[in-house]
Amino acid sequence: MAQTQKAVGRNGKRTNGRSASSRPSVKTYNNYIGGEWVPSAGGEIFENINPADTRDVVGRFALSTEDDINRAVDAAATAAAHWRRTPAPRRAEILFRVGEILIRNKSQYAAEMTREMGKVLKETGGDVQEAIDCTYFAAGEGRRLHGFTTPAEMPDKFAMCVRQPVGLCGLITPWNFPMAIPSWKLLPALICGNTVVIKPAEDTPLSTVNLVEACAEAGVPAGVVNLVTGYGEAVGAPLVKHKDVRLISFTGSTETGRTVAAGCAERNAIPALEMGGKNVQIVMDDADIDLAIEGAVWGAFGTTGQRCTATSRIVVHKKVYRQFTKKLIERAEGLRIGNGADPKTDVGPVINADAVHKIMGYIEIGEREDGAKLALGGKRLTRGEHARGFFIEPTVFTDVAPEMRIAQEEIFGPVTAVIPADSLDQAVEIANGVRYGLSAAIYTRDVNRAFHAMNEMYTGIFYINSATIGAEVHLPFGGTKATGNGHREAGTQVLDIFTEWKSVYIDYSGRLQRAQIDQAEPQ
Ligand code: UN1
Repeated sequence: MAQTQKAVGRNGKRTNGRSASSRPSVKTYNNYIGGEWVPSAGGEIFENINPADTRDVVGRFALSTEDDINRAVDAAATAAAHWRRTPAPRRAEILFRVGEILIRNKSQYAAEMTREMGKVLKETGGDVQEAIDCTYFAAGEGRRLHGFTTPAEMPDKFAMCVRQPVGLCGLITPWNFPMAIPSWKLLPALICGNTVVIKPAEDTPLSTVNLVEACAEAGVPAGVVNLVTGYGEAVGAPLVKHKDVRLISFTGSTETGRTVAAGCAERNAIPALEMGGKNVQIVMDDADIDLAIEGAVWGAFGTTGQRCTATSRIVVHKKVYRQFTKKLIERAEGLRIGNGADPKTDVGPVINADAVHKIMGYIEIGEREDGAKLALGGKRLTRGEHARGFFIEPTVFTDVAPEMRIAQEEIFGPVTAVIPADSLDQAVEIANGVRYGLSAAIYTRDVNRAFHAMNEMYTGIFYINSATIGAEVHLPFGGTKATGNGHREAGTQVLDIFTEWKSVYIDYSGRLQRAQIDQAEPQ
């Protein structure tokens, strides 16, 4: 997905303390370092703008630099020993309180998230709910965090494996799930006994401020969670480079993720990366077409197509191709585009001016492709209620060939490409024929086809008769190929990101016993 690498704000310019002082009613939010809310070392700020109405300034946030990162890392390092030694069930009690605070404030957080991110209220409520789910799930692990025991080779010897926290974690999070994704990283990191510095996307810092405030109110000790707001190159880069940061958990574009991985490689830190997608819904000739349409519309245009898991390709069996595309267009045509705060809105704005530029660029590319048809949408809306925001029509290309750029590259907007296929095998080949491997879905009533596709698709997530979006927090989330680097967030698998294994041997024989490798007779 695309974010965090911009050099300028969404209104095309950086803002500082001087320009913002002309709007005294706008609230200022600080960094959270060592248990204190503090301005950036340089005292500068940037503005968080509502993507549905750029006149609306959501808040002013600390425009931070390496100095702030250094302070935050120092605070996290200072807090580490105490937190690591706090028994996990005690850590869990604090996290359960975080969950209660999130529940209490859910509607406020959702409204603020819609204002800073744009997606409709139902979805921002869902985003906060995902953070709540994640909090309870992570807190539950406080009474498990299972290791294992196993037989040793020798008598009177015991062997076991325990988890230990990796140490100080840097979390770099995206704007499309401004509370859920930070929660996926933060809560598991905490339950495992790590301390963290979190850098939220510059487009949506408020939702992460809210999450961190909930942690502070719940009693997470000073220095355990630190928040530094600002831009990728000024704040994210020094976090990645800092010698004391053992692990960077990053969600964002594949390009930025590669830079993060390279930065980690320089100093042997651990990168856990969740990056781009080009997710696909396959529709077979025996599918329940109306159900498949519902799935496609939700998958492609929910969150204005700005989910990593969004349905940006639909591969449809030729026998139902005409019927499917006709119904898809009819259904998508009826979607109402507008401010996400309006309950009548189905599709909110995209995140910022750069996103408009990128998405409109892909629509132009699609229009130039030989054979592809722009069957619906394709325009930026600039009049009336849409005049002040970043609104793009839900857009459907049909008769798309698998090798076209709109069928290969991540667009991260309300654009989907419908591709015809002759058979299940061809559909699977097309579906797998991209550089990414996050989410895929198949609509079919044939259990044999469903299982065959499940087995053949090389993705991290697979759905049968359900859209490509909507993963639940207790199952691992992540992808293959250019989507990830082998880690999985969520599920108990996330514990393998935020802990390292320690193998422990206990010899209670009272004598030196050599392992089998050390007692072999010479040949
Ligand atoms: C993302 O798109 O970055 O699976 C995360 C889903 C959500 C999370 C998406 N639970 O659609």
